[in-house]
Amino acid sequence: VIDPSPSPPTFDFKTYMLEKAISVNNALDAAVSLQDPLKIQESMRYSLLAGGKRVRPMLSIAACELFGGHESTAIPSACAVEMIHTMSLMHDDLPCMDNDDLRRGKPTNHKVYGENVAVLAGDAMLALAFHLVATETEGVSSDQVVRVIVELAKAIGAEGLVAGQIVDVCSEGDPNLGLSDLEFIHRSKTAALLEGSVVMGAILGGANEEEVEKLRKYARCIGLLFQVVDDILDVTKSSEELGKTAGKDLVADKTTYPKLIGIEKSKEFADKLNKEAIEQLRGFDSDKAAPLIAMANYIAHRDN
Ligand code: GRG
Repeated sequence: VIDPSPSPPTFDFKTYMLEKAISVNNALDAAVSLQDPLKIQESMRYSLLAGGKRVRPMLSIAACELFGGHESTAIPSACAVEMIHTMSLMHDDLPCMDNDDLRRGKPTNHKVYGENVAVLAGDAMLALAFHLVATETEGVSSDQVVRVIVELAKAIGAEGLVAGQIVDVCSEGDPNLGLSDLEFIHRSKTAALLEGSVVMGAILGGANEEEVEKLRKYARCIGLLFQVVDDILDVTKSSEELGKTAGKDLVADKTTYPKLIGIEKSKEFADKLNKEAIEQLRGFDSDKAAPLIAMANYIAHRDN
């Protein structure tokens, strides 16, 4: 039987997240300086420095540190995954995709800078992410850097983020969307970049192949867990806030885990994924694994 929260009681997850977020925010601030052409740089900085939990950068850093690597080695990769996450949100918010007006509590990028600028700022951020990893990663071999770049490219392209987004967009409102389709969307749209973030950190920390695969499995579990919990919160939050009937109406058009397998089975699935994720970290130094264990528990038990 796996203890559901075996992270050492002395480990302070909140402080750890805060410290890593500060390091990442400083590095992001330095990476996108205010220079000509100002319009594009301003638009990039607007979304990049608009908050966000910095889950992906933290995962890269924690995975690197698990194998004895330094935070500074993982910082360019940590910034890169956050840049790509941010540009994917900017593009997702565009009128041709989700058409959203608000993101992270602020008007979306295209609402402030216009659609043309938001597209180009996202494109620039995608390019900058790879540039940063290739030119700023220090303290590891160039072979490791190449492997990190391959991992990142794989996570976001037509077999990763883009795959999830296109299937999601094309299946909107499809009443026949099944469990395997839903899982494909979540694995590609959400889990792929989380997986990339963790594996990139592990490679930079010096993990061997077997260790990389363990961490990959951990990341896949927390990636899917993230979405299953999101789906559960969708139901519980909307029924809490609006009363049971209105809540149901709100989520009626979206295919979710609770809709396909019910709320109880969804919770059981989430629990299974949480345990499976933590199981992958058995055998590692427990102090060094604590942030990753705490992250899995945080994703499983968050309430918003
Ligand atoms: C990457 C080349 C390239 C294109 C992008 C538009 C698109 C293709 C993909 C959209 C993917 C998308 C919107 C995924 C959702 C990911 C997700 C779980 C977002 C919420 O993440 P949090 O909770 O957000 O970490 P914060 O705001 O805290 O960063």
